[in-house]
Parts: sequence; structure tokens; C-alpha cells
Amino acid sequence: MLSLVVLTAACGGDFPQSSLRPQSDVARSIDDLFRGIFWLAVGVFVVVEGALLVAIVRFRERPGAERPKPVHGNTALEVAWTIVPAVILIFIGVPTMLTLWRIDRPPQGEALRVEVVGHQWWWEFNYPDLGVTTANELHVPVGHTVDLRLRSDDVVHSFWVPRLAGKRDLVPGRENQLWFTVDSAGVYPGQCAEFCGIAHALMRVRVIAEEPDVFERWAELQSHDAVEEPGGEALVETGRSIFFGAGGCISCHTIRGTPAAGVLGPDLTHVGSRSTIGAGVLRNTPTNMASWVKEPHKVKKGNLMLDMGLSDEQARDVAAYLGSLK
Ligand code: HEC
Ligand SMILES: [Cu+2]
Repeated sequence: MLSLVVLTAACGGDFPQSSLRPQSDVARSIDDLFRGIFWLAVGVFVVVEGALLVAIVRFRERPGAERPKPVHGNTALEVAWTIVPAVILIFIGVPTMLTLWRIDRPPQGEALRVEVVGHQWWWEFNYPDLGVTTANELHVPVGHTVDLRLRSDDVVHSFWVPRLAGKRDLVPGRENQLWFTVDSAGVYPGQCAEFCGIAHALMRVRVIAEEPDVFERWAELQSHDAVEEPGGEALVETGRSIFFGAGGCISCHTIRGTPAAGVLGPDLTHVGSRSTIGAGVLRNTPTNMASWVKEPHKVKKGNLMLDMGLSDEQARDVAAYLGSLK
């Protein structure tokens, strides 16, 4: 009894990354397929194990019983156990192929195009029709199909948000496609699902699904250049001058509307509006931002950002500047 309690305790909870709680059209068709095959398998299990139990009980050896007659060469039996599994395979194969074709064809109707670029170890998202570039947090409108075009900048990665779709690889030199339509607003976590180097386990992604009007407001804000309000807070001012000067940050990062145009790291134009830092390893708070810019490798081992040797004060000021980029 106690062990049962312990065992089933693992089954409670929210399961934000369970493919058994689908939240999109594509995820649901995969889940339907899974459930159909699962119940078919349960049927096969019950029949086979039932027959086994009957055989064990009815035909077990009894004192004085005759030796049983061998079934070798029984044509009817052999034909039956060839045909029955073939029929079962048809019941598995046909729905599987239909589902694969359905999710493999291009999205039907209007779809929002997003280019997804995999980098060691973060995600770049470009919305070519909206003029938006962001990282690690993919905003999508609820009820609208999104058409993801996936590429890689370095090695093979795999985009996997279990509640929204199956895995899709990002392969250098080719473009893959993945689409889905999210059912309801919420945050759907996922992660890279193809080993891609030392920080692979820390290459997380969040899909933030919003009602269309909320999404439109977000896209509108994100499409603007960074707002460099003159005469901001003193910390922000100092932070900005470190970012564009001694910090050396502009060799790798872009802040649209400023001279910063580096492309090795995530676009930071609106980094203050993201909820996490470093592909989901930290919540985006001033303190966390300061520890990230001061010692990125303490936070995320092996990542490709350079430690620019900032002091605690400099890191705090740069964090204040980045936090102001909403
Ligand atoms: C050698 C190139 C390089 C330099 C120089 C560099 N960075 Fe980065 N930065 C990166 C890379 C690559 C990442 C992505 C790390 C990851 O998540 O794996 C990153 C990530 C970040 C992030 C997190 C962004 C997000 O959305 O998760 C911030 C903030 C940041 N850098 C700020 C800075 C600041 C401030 C400086 C200057 C002190 C700086 N960077 C210097 C390459 C660089
Ligand atoms: Cu990976």
C-alpha cells in the first residue's frame, strides 16, 4: 500500500511538458493517434494474457494425464496467427500514415511566418512580416496558425515543445518546417531535444501564447527600435556607456536604432521585456541580469558569451540599462 502511494505520488502535478496534455491542433492529432494505438494494444494485451492464463490453468500437468498432442503443422492456426497480426498492423499503419501526412503538409490557410534559428545554446526568432526579432521566447497568437521555418547556425538542434507539436530538427544547410495552432493562452515550455554541445541541457524555449490583441500589442512594441529616453536614471546612463564602450558588448549584440549591431548573441533591443535570461536559465530580474553580465559562465556553463570582466558596480549599471529596454 505504502509503495503504491509512493509510486503514484509521481503522477500528480502540473506536467507543463507532457505531450499527453495537447494544446494545439497538431499535438492533438498526434495524441489521438497515440491513444487509438494504446487502446488497441491494451486489447491485444488482454486477449493474449487471458489466453495464456487459461492455458496455464486448464492444460497444466496433472498426475496420470496423457502427453498433449503437438500442434506443429496445424495450417488453420498458422494462417490465423499470420493474418490477425497483419490486420492489427493495418489498424496501426493506416492512421499513422494519415496523421503523418496531415501534419507534414504545409499549413492550410493564412499563417504567421516565424524563422527559427538554432544557435549554441539559444533560439533566435524572426517574424519577417512584422519586423520583429527576439530570442528564446516565442510569442504566438492563440487560434492563428504559426508557420515555423527552422534553420541552424552551427550544429543540429531540435525544437521541441511537447504540448504543441512533435520534435523538429534544425539542420545546418537546410530549412525544415513545423506548424501548429495553439488552443489557449498560456506559457508552454520546451527545450532543445538533440544533443548540441556542453550547454545543451540549458537550451530551453518558452512559447508564450496570447490572445490576438495582446499579441498584436506585443509585436507592435517589439517592431520599434530601442527607446533611448534622454536623461534617464543615472545608473541607466552609466550602464549604457559601459555597454557601448569598455564593456565590448556591441561586438556580439544588436540593439536596433543604436550603433550596436553584433550578431553572435541574442538581439537585445527589447531584452527588458523578456521574462527569462540565457534561454530560460534565470528569471529576468535586475539582480539576475547583473550576475549574468558579470559572470555568464557561472550561470550557464560553457555558453559562448565572453566574460567581459565587469566589476559588481558596472554589472549593476549595465543590468539597469538592459532592464530599461522594454
Ligand atoms: C563574444 C560575444 C559576446 C560578447 C562580447 C557579449 N555577449 Fe552577451 N551573449 C552572447 C551569447 C552567445 C549569448 C547567448 C548565451 C546563451 O544563452 O547561451 C549572450 C547572451 C546575453 C544576454 C542574455 C540575452 C537573453 O535574451 O537571454 C545578455 C543580457 C547579454 N548577453 C548581455 C551582454 C552584455 C551586457 C555584454 C557586454 C558586457 C555582452 N553580452 C557581451 C555573446 C556575447
Ligand atoms: Cu541541443
